[in-house]
Amino acid sequence: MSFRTTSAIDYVEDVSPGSGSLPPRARYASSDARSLSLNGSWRFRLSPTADAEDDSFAAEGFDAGDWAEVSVPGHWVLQGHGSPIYTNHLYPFPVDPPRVPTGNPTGDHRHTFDLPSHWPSDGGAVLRFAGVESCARVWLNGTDIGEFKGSRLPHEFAVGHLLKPGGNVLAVRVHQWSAGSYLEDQDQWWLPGIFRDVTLLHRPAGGVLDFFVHASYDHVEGLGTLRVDSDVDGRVTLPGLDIDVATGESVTVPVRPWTAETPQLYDGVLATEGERVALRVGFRTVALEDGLLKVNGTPLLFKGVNRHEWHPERGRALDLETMREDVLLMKRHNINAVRTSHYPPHPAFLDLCDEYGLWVVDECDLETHGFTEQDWRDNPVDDDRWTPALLDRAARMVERDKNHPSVVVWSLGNEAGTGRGLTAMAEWIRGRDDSRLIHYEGDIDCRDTDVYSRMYADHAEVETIGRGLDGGTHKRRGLPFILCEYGHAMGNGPGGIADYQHLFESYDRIQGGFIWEWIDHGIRDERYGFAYGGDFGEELHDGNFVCDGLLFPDRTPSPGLIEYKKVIEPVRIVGDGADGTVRVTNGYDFADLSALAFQWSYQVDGETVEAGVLSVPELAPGESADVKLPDPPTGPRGGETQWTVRATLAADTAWGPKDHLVAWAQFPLSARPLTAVAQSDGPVLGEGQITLGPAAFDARTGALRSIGGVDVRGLRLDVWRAPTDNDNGAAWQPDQRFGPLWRELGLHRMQHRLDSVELGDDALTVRTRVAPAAREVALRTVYRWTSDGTRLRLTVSVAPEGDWRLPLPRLGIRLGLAGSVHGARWFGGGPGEAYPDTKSASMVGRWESTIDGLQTPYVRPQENGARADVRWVEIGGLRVEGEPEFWFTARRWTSEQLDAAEHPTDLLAGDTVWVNLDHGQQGIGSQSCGPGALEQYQLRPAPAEFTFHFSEIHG
Ligand code: IPT
Repeated sequence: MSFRTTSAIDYVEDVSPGSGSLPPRARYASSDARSLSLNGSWRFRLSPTADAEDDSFAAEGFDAGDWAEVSVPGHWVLQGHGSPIYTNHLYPFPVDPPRVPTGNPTGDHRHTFDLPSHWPSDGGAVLRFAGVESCARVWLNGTDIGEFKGSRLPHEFAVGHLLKPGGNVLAVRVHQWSAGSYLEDQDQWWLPGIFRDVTLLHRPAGGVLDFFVHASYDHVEGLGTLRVDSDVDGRVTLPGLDIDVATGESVTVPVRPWTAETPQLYDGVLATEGERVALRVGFRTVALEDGLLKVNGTPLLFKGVNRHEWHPERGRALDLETMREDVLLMKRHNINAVRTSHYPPHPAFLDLCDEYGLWVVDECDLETHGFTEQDWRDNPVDDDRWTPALLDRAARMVERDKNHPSVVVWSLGNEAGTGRGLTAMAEWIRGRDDSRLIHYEGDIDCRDTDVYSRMYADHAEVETIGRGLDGGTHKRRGLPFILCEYGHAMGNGPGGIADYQHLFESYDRIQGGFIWEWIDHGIRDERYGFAYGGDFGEELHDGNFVCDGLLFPDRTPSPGLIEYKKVIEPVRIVGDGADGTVRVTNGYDFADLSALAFQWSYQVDGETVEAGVLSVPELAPGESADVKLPDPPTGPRGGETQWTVRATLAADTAWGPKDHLVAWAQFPLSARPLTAVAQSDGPVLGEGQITLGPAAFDARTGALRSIGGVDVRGLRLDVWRAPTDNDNGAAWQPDQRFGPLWRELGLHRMQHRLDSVELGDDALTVRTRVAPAAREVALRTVYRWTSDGTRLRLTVSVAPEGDWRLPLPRLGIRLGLAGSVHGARWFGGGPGEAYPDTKSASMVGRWESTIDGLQTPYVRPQENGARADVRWVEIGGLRVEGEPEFWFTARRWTSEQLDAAEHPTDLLAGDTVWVNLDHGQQGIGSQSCGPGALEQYQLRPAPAEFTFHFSEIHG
């Protein structure tokens, strides 16, 4: 006997996409038909289950005066009702498709509106929901008009017959969990709510229904062909091209093509009897040809990012300005492509991609990743009952977005295993739109797709694929390759992307990749700064795996983005300082270099002494030219000299101001003269202390106490760093994960045994053995101090003992400076942080920063802030010169405190600034999801010797 009586909520667990809505159609940015935004403050009531309340709230007379209010668009869990949940791929509920838990937070929304004056009385009206997570039932003026699933897709309802001039009551019941949740297991916060616009559209009689703009480009003839198919007949005009044709009719004229580099759009109008809709037409042809993805006859190289929609306060409810900021930041960082991971974005984002120029892989709202936990058993994409829902999703994406020139690839979804449903989607899409390629990474044999795509493949495998030695099916062997995800930007990193880019540029078959991912999904939070998984007490969560972007949550570029910008710069400048020439190569696929201006500058000891214009011919894509630098300026010599060449925007563009830096390179000319320090003074033993030139040491321990008037504490060898997310690695990584292994070995608790303090004629020598308890491995460390009377020189010699199997996190010295240390000046790499495999963007010059400014605020604290190739640094009244160049780090807390912190708010400044002067650093890699640091960036224990000269800065 069954007691399940509430059939009124059966739709929640129904595999079907919904009922009552209109067929999907093209979205357009503007029309002369009236519309009314229903965004704003809505009445809101949260219930713990789907059926806790009946539907009486939908009635016109219902009084919701005592309900709370929420902003629409928005997520109620970010507005004080319930909390967000973060899981990567685990479903936060028992897996029993299509059933969902009884505990199903349900938000009843109620909004009353009047029609504006002069709202036309003829025709009909459509109510459009651009995005609701995850399932909604809708009533207008008490009439149930339908229900839908498909969170990041539009749903429209015909409502003209229900409207009245004033006091319309729109009631929307939104369930957090539904059958649709099984299809939406993307790695992100679960955020229920009406999170995209709600709009009422007048539909005039004879108005536009669906239309498809076909605008191709013949790159041989330079001709564009336009045909607009429209459900309702009308005329198409593009004044800029003198086009005036009927819908369904083709016209071919000379045009300038659309590319992401040259986003030429032609404004036009589609006019039917009852409506005029704005068109923005870009002519371009996407093709799979010679095993390559080509646009307008030219193979593309994607320099891409995966973009989730994110705002630290509003979640996935993005406003136009935030979207524009994303696009401008991408363009300014040389990014040319976006994968809309893992769902179609707010439609206005695609308008911006058309306008500013970005290649788009538009991905469907589909992921069933959690089924991997049960070897993909019961996966909805391989179960015919779900196929209508999958086809509905495919159609809603394609129909909505098909008129965007920026969209060059359709992606079926992400991490959904394999199955007949995916094949059905691909077949449907191909039938509807054969003018773009189809992508799905999970289709390893490329049965349904046009691109061989992988995620996180390591460098060696990418090279194998580039060489065509990867085997695979016959079909796959004939396809281009992309990395739809690589360079996992979690915490400090990603490392090794320059090495990937080198491979991408070496093999035609490899058409680039998309960094995972664009922005950290941290939630602004009073307690923590930015919250991540677990901070809301979730019973299952994946911690800070949700913070793995090139932007911090507030959209400040992280060092990873600065690095990526340099790695993918569209102009290659390779020079030889000695022979005075530079080879400039145009790395664009379509544009010449006319938008850029080139400058040279000449530095002595990091300071620019002369600069001028470098004239570079307007090279066509792929072309190179050798350009002569001027004769090096004459004048006093003796310092280290180098050239810097920059390519900047020659004039303001739509996305960046004149002088914006696009690409650069540096070439050394004469090397740094090494400092000779005569060893004139010898150590002198006094009352409890040893003096040597300006320095004083503890007589018993040989520990440095001061240099002139500067107190120094705790100077000693240091090998520890607060493991980065990439050091720690993801649990499923097959390779060695050094973070946990370092800790197991005890590198965070090294003991320093003092073996001797020796006073020689010209040197103080302190011998130690540095080793962790319980282990036989050690670093024999000798500190040899000498002085010329004013300067103090330290040479550290390190000899590993025992069977070392791991690289060291770092190798150098650390020391504490007491008192008020405000900042540092240095000559070396900057302005930002760099590590062995993240230092492409480190520019050699003179830099300065506050101590706070030296910190990189990773959402989960970890090693950060090293400056590379430092010749000298001035900090806290000391000047330190290194031989050879060194890595410099300074912070107001120790590495141990940094290691222990969970959020930046755990880091409290003490009275000491801790300075690390490193001879070596372990590379960063990308092992939080991907390969670790390449062997050449690993810091393998080996005998080492390095020197620092200290002097007090006076004045
Ligand atoms: C890959 C997912 O596609 C992506 O959504 C994200 O979760 C990323 O990993 C890691 O941040 S899946 C990968 C674990 C094989």
